[in-house]
Amino acid sequence: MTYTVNNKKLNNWVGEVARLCQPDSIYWCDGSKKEYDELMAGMVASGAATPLKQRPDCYLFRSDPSDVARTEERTYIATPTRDEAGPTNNWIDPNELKTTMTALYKGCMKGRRMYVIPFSMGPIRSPIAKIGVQLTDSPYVVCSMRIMTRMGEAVIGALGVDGDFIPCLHSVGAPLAEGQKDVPWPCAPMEKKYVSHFPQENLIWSFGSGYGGNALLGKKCLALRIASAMASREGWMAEHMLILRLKNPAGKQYHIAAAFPSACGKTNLAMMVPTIPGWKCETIGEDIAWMKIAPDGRLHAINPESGFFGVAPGTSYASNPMAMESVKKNTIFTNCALTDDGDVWWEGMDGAPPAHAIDWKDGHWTPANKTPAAHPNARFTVPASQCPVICSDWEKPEGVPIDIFIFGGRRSNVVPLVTEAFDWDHGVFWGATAASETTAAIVGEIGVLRRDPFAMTPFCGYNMADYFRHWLEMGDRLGNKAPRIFYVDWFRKSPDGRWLWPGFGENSRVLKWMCERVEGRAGAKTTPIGYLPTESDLDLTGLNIPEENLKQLLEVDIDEWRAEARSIEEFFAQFGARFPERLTRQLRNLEKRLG
Ligand code: SAT
Ligand code: MN
Repeated sequence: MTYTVNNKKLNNWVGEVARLCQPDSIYWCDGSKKEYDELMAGMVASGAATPLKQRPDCYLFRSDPSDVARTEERTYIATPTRDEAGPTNNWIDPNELKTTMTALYKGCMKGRRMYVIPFSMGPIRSPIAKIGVQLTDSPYVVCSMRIMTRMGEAVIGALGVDGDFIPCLHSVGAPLAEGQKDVPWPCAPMEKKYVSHFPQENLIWSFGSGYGGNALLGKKCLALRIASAMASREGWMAEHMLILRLKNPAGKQYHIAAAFPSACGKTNLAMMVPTIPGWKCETIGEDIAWMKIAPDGRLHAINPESGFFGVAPGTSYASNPMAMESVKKNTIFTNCALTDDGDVWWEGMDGAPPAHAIDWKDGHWTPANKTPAAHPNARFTVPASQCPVICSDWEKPEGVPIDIFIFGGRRSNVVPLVTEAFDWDHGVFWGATAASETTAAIVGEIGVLRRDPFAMTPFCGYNMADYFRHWLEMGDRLGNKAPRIFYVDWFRKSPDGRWLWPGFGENSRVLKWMCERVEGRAGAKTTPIGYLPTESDLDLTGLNIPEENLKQLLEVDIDEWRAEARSIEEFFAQFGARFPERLTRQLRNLEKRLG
């Protein structure tokens, strides 16, 4: 160890875990580039990582084929009673879960080194930031955490002698016997994987997976599940939202926070290049927002992370040029394909596919192959500071004031391009009823519609009905300083399966309308589901799309919406007595307006 730690809680805990997991050695991370380089060199030597000749300081990892995405069915919220976790979370009694997992952890780090990773979610010493310490036996996790969080010695300084932290225990769950050779991506079989949260104790235990959301415990586990439970107790918000700053040609700034489920374009929207002349977008975050009511009475947001963990397939100079520029150096790629000249490749990248590549399963691949070269949930992990449009205020400790909230998902039908809520409660109703067709970001069937309120279904660390109530109460506290709420769907399709809206940079047209609504300048028509722009309310200059598309994008089909209301009613029913009456009223009002 190169530094001294005199935080008693930390030293005790590290000792306790070491006795349980029995690693060969313990290593305290200092967070330096030298340390990162040495760990990477070790992983290159062992065959776990491949350096990329075409990109300086970039490495490719291939996961075990069973460990490619978050495993929601193995993710648990262990509250004292089942009711506190609510119907949308998997629940196990905390004592029972600890007994099961303690047995798994026993000796699980044999033959491996245990790394101690002190990290801060949010700028170190920011009043909104929280400190966590992750123990892990995966050097891939250490290197990824160095990109995704502020980690190392500086955090130990901020923690001090008696500072508190959130303990995050992680093991890949693959001990090595004496002389046993390691595999490139160690992990445990599905039935032994656990991603467990104990919100009453602010404690995280993860076992058996090396994949991002299951293993980088600062991200979904701490910054969303544990933080959302803390936020409801303490009166702030931890949300699955990107944060961006939009500037109009006069230089006026608008801050937008938007919630979409995983792999629905948050990263693309956060870095978009507006197609409307004079408008500019700057990135603050692409996945998580922590928000507090500031002394000015407005909601201020910070991005607790310091890196981007984005989906690679589909990312191109056409869809997200700023991401493409960001990943030119210092990037970890996972489950992308490797080209013969030593670069990464994935489906949807610009240009023709390579004539030959090594696919994510380490097999030979040519364009004639039926299977994709990159896994559909292949990822890049990159420092946020490398994004060419990162906002100069992205690390401001007090955050930026939010003007607009956007909810949405992937819906090929029913939902119009954009709708503005009538008021806060109506906006919360939109958030609570958000639905999306599933993607490869989670293990399971793709393309099935599921309700994903506030894009938080997999990330809410307590009863979702209480979470809805928390949103309603935040609105009461914010009053007329509350952000305006909109609902979007970039993913509408025609009956024959074509995209109706071009998306990406063209989404700036929709964002511009929102900003002008905030200013009271843009028009809208009142419909049963909210305020919608007419064609002439949107700036469509220079956009060449068929008249028929616009008509479909901006219309409300009453019959489809009556069916939607019935499906919402069924969805709400599962929450029982805890469900806020104010949202039931919203549903009744919608039904009335639909007639
Ligand atoms: O895989 S992660 O959970 O880290 C990313 C995501 O699914 O949003
Ligand atoms: Mn996410």
